[in-house]
Amino acid sequence: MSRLIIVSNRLPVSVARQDDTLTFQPSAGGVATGIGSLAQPTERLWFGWPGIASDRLGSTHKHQITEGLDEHGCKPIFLSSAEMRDYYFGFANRTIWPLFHYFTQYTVFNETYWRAYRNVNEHFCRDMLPLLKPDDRIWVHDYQLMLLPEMLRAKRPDAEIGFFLHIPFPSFELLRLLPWRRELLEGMLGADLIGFHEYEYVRHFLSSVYRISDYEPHLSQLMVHNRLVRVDAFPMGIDYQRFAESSRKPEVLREIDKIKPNEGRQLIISVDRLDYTKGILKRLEAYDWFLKQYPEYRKKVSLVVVAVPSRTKVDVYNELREQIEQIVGHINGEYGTLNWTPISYMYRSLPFDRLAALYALADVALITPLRDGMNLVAKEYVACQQDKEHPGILILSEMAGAASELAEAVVINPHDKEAIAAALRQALEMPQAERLRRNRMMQRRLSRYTVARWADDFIQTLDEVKTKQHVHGPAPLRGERRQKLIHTYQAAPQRLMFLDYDGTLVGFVKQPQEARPDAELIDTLKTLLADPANHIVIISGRDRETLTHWFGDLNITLIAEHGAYIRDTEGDWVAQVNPDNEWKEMTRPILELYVDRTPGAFIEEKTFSLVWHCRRSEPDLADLRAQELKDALMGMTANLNIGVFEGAKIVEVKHIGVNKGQAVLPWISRQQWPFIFVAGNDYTDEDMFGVMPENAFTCKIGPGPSRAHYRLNTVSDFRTLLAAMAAHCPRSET
Ligand code: GDG
Repeated sequence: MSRLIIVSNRLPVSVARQDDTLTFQPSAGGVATGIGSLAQPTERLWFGWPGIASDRLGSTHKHQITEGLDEHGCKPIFLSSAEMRDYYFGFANRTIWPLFHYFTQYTVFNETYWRAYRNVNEHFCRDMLPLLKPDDRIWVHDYQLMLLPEMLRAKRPDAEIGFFLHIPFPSFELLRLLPWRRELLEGMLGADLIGFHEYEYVRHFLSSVYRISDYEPHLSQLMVHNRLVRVDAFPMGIDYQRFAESSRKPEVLREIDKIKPNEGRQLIISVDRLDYTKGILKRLEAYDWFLKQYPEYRKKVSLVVVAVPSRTKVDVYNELREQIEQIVGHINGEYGTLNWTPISYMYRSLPFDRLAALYALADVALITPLRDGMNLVAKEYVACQQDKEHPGILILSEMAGAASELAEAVVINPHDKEAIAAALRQALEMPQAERLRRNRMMQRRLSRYTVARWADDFIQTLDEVKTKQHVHGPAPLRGERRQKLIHTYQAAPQRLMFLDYDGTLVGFVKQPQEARPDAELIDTLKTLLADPANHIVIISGRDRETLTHWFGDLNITLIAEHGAYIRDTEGDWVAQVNPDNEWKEMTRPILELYVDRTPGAFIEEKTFSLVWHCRRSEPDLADLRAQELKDALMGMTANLNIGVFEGAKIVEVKHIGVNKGQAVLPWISRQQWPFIFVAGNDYTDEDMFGVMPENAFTCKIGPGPSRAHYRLNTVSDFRTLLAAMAAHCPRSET
């Protein structure tokens, strides 16, 4: 049975120390409950911070904590106060949290925080590795550990890793502000499945990946090196039964008796962590407005505000607390009487039974976050409206992830105090039949997609992605396959190699002319060429001048413009087809029109082709224009001897008789080669892969479907392989 490894910043067990005694208190958070009731019983292990800074613990205490947590299936990651200060209170809560909730004014960009964040993610990775088994499933949680999936992947390439983000994923316009945006995306993409609460966040994530990283998503999937990665929405649910049945518990009934308001007075509740994202200030302003606009409700309603202390080491949280307390004081002072207090305010966490009693009693829950990944309080409140003839009404912000599932709530814009005041009135006056209808619909949904279903759904999808990866595309060229290649290479008396240039021997750059070969590459090629058994062909879409300039001094065969021209080791360039380029003058104006309409686009002219490049353009616009251009060209070229091809960020119009497959045919039909190696990265190389004999080692560099047998993830992996081949060559005398 494979184990489930959960990783989160905090463990689901709090460790407390009084004098010299340690106590372990399991906390029934949502995730722990979900995992606890997975359909498939699974052995689980949970990694996280135990809640006490390591510099405040001696080795005996650490040992005791490790042993005590072991009984709860937990492994502590000991973090010092300095690590917590810079990683948790710093980067996680002063950078990611505000930015991802659209509070740019609170976002701090600090290199020290970033370094600490990276180091702590590495710390988690380091501590986990020795305890991992090959068939473990790993599920990493939340914004504190966004780099961890990639770090684990680097050490365990075949691991099954899922990542779930509990907070919103912001739009690209927000994410792009972050100097470390690429690193965060790459970190998450180390996972096989990336989950969010809402489809909106999936969309934002994919759009950022498309714009910031080099991967191109198709629907909700993308290839990261040779790995299929899926991105999807899994709206987290609650332990529905626990809340629905809570008001029958004697402890909860006792609480209800204690806090029941006076006869006839309606109760409104507001429950959140004290956080600026929750919109508590705006909510209080709206309540003030409500009492002002509708004086008939004074003394008829009471608002209970529960603000749970949170992140008190971050300044803005303390400032917010002061502001909240001021406005509570103002409202109570303004409207309160000797026997009516408009707001009962509590700055503390309530025990579960009291919270459940409040949920059950309240006529209205006023939940108005300015941004919220999901908001479980809203769901818990609805679940608690059971066995009531007159169930309570949820007023919910449209900015909470939960709003898309709880459409029968009274949904408001949290910045609109008039709308909130009107919603309060609507909720307080809502007829019984309407209340029952709304609640039943929401309860039915919540009771189906519970937190257990959520966890199950995520894990099952993760398994599916993993299965799909194994039947997807060329096999990774590593381990035994790589050894076989090197062995065949060594043993062969004659070797033929076709090497594409851009994206294969060198990486992509924004300006094509900047991709000249570096000294290391030239050196490797020289070493390979010094072995008389090697026949090397560089086959590229580049023009003759560029290839001559870069490789003219080497004893190498060059093929330019996808096979239009060939230059043998000694000799001149020979054209392979008759140039008949009248079509260029017909198509050029269209290409030019699409350059003018697409900022960043440009045309490259080759002897047998015209290429429209859009690598530097805004990606959505580039995609749209590429399609339009292709359609326009197709109509025009239907009766000519030319074809229109779409590649990676290009549209190419070219002579039909010219392709890399045609170009390499003479070599492979002339003689039998004991070793053939072909490497390329894009659609033009597929023509070569397609004509190769079965014994050839065909290798695709980078992601995407291919006819090649093998795959290497990056240019750098490919260059390492070439260097390994070169290591078996006699050095040139020069
Ligand atoms: C993050 C995301 C996302 C609250 N007061 C008391 C108390 N609570 C419990 C509630 C609820 C939980 O805390 C709060 O969860 P939320 O979802 O409302 O909000 P965050 O803490 O911000 O959680 C959020 C969530 O992660 C899950 O993915 O929904 O968007 O920000 O379960 O019951 N519990 C007790 N006393 C209290 O006074 N015992």
